[in-house]
Amino acid sequence: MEVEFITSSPDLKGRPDLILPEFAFIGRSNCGKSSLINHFLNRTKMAHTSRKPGKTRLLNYFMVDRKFYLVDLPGYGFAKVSKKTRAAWMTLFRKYLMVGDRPMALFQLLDARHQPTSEDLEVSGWIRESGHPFALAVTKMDKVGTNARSQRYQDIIEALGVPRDTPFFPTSAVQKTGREEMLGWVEALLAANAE
Ligand SMILES: Nc1nc2c(ncn2[C@@H]2O[C@H](COP(=O)(O)OP(=O)(O)OP(=O)(O)O)[C@@H](O)[C@H]2O)c(=O)[nH]1
Ligand SMILES: [Mg+2]
Repeated sequence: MEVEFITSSPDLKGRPDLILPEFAFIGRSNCGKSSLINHFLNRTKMAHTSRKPGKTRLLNYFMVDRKFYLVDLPGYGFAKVSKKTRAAWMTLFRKYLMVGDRPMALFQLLDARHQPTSEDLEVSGWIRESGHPFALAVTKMDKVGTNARSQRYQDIIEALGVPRDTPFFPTSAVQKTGREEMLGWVEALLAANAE
């Protein structure tokens, strides 16, 4: 996989001029988004990971195999930011989702250890409202025992109220699982788009 960092933009205006299909990664702060992106891109340090929540605050564009962009969106729901900053992030997501025809599809990330939060539900609602194809990528699955896994799936689908056939990818950046499945979904959408 050939990956090139393109740009980091604080707003929609700074996005790349070259139009390619966009696959956006969105998730609550500290859900493991940067780790999953690094795993997905098969790189160790493409997306900045840190133990300090709320680090990613920009639209980060990575070009993959000159075929599509992976867009790393800022994490939402970090408790220690001001209400104003939080509202600004939410506004940016909404604009990204609703303005123009980008993105091609989204991965909403959910931390396997927790029930979806009210912000997860809100974001899920907006994604559905936008009409873009989306998938759920559940992070940190290594923290969930094998027996509890199907229950986690049920709980998340029910909490979000998404259709049962929503693409659902259990992943672990630690155990390096889920990548091929996510890539398969991306490739299928790209192929359908090229027809
Ligand atoms: N066990 C386990 N821990 C993980 C996994 N992915 C991430 N983590 C841990 O979760 C914490 C947050 O990971 P990040 O990838 O930085 O999360 P993020 O969502 O990008 O966080 P912010 O950008 O700070 O909002 C780190 O301590 C990671 O080591 C995983 O698959 N398994
Ligand atoms: Mg991050």
